[in-house]
Amino acid sequence: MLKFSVTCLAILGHASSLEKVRGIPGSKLPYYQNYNGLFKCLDSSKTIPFERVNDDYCDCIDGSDEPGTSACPNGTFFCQNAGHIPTYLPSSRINDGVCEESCCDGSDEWSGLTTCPNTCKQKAKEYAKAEAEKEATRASGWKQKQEWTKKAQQLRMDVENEIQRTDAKIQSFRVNLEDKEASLLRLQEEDQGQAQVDQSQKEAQEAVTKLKDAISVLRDQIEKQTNRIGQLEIMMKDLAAGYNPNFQDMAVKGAVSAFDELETILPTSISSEELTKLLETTIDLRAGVAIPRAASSGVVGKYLGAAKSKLADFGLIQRPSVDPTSMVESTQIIKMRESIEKIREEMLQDERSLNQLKASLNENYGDKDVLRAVKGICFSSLISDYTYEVCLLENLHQKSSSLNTLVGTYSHVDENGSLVYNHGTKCWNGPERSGRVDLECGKENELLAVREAQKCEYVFRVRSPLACAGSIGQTGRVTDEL
Ligand code: MAN
Repeated sequence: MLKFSVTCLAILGHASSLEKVRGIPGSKLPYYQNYNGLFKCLDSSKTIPFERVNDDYCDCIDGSDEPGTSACPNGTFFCQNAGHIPTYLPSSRINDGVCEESCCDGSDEWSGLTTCPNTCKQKAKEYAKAEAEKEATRASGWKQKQEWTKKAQQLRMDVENEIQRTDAKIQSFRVNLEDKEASLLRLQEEDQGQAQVDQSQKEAQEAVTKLKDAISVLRDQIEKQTNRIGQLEIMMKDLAAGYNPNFQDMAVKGAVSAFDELETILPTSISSEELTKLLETTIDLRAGVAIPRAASSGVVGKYLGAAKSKLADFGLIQRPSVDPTSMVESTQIIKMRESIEKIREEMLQDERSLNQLKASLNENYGDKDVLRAVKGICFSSLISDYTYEVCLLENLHQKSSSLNTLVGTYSHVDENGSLVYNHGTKCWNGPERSGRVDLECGKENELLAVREAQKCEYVFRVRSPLACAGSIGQTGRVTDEL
């Protein structure tokens, strides 16, 4: 502490008589003052006599004793460049006969062998102009970038709205589908019911026909029997009339009295006419036959149908089907089935779109989604033998008069804000082509250069508002905060 204070005092004591040592900035001047005839190398490795500073012989390991000569291979020379930007040169450039561009004050050629004019004023002017142009470019590019950012926000909102719309559409499809499936089930059950009615009617008609046939046979039998009985009655009546009770024939007497008794108890039978009339009667069973039907109508039926259909979707039960051998589907059922199929297809399509939209929301489009706004913007340049085309966020092409080769399809934006494209056309005997688009700030999109860093791996240098910063000093990378 004491040592430091003494040093400071010593420096302050000599501050008024600081002497300029060639090749060092003002900030290092205190280290190059001859306080006690000694110089301490800046890395403190050695202390040498002060007259050996800039004596064209390298004493210090860090080259600090020769800031104004080319004696130390690791030395540096400071160009003051008053009025412009100061700079350091490798000491090998001192007095090498070349006026260094960056040393506009010409101080690097102090030997007098080469005379270098001081161009710092001119350089400063040019620099200021270039800086102003750069700033104008940045500001203009930034403006465009902000417009794109605004557009990107809108596009994001559009996607969000589209997600909501599609979601709602899918929900309504679902309800509609459940309704239609329940209706289909109902129709199928009704058809099955009708088939059962038809079947029962057919069977009943057959039974009636068989009964009619039986009655008809029975009627013939009755007629025959009636004739026989008639004959017997005549015989019995004759016997009763001609019977002589004096012969005391007990068998005949018994028969005659039994016949008399029979005459009194025989009921009047159905007449043949009545029977014929009965057989002519037509029987319409249609209205009379009640076919039990499943609970397929009403609210309960609707939900039961939907539930059955869902279970069938999951393969837990068999989809209710109509035996094709026993039934031909009604037009109503066919139409319903077609309508269900159509809804299913539309719903599937919407579900796919929904997934894509959701994926798009999660995709990295750079800060504030700015890249969303430039998707599909294309520009190209003729570079060497090819016209190269960049389509932002879509693809890269290498075109000649006869070929249009896909260099790559957009994949992602990397951590440096470069756009990465891959899976291009396969190289002969090599990998698939791929490309990287490096962006630098520009007023508009412009392809400056393309180099094939490795075989079939291309680096595109693109100027674009995308890379313009909001203010000087910021990077302007699309992946950085805007
Ligand atoms: C074509 C071009 C070149 C590429 C070769 C590889 O000539 O696409 O850029 O290097 O194919 O065979």
